[in-house]
Amino acid sequence: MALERTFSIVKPDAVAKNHIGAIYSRFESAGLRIVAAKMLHLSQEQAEGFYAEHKERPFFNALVSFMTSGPVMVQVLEGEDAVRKNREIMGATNPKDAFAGTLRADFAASIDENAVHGSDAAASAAREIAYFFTEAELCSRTR
Ligand code: DGI
Repeated sequence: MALERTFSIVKPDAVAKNHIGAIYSRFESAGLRIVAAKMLHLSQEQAEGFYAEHKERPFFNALVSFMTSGPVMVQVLEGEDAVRKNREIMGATNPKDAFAGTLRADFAASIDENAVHGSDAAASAAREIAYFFTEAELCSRTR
């Protein structure tokens, strides 16, 4: 499996509960390296643009309102099979369906406030990374 990059968000609920470090620790324990990271308070426009594919869904306004309710951490994770591996670490979208030991089982309260985002495919990873980071902000981890 080739080296891959994926995009991740620690959402406002998990930042508010001081779980940034615990979540980063799960990434690192699984062999994913953080190659870029920053804290942001998303604007309405940033959140709407990021979730544009969900614009027609009934939960869209609630999702945008939640995602702009406080700061988030956005990061790029690199490693073997990074997209799939991160989705596995995250667990199912609805924490009620997430396996024990996943981030959403351990840190999410509900489907509306589910602690983390992670790209679902290589193509969305590339698009989402470019949405928040310039090429120059991605660090190569060579040692
Ligand atoms: O990639 P995921 O975050 O696991 O899921 P997604 O891309 O399908 O949806 C993005 C976010 O939108 C998800 O993390 C929470 C919210 N969402 C998705 N489906 C539902 C939902 N929120 C509610 N209330 N109901 C849904 O069915």
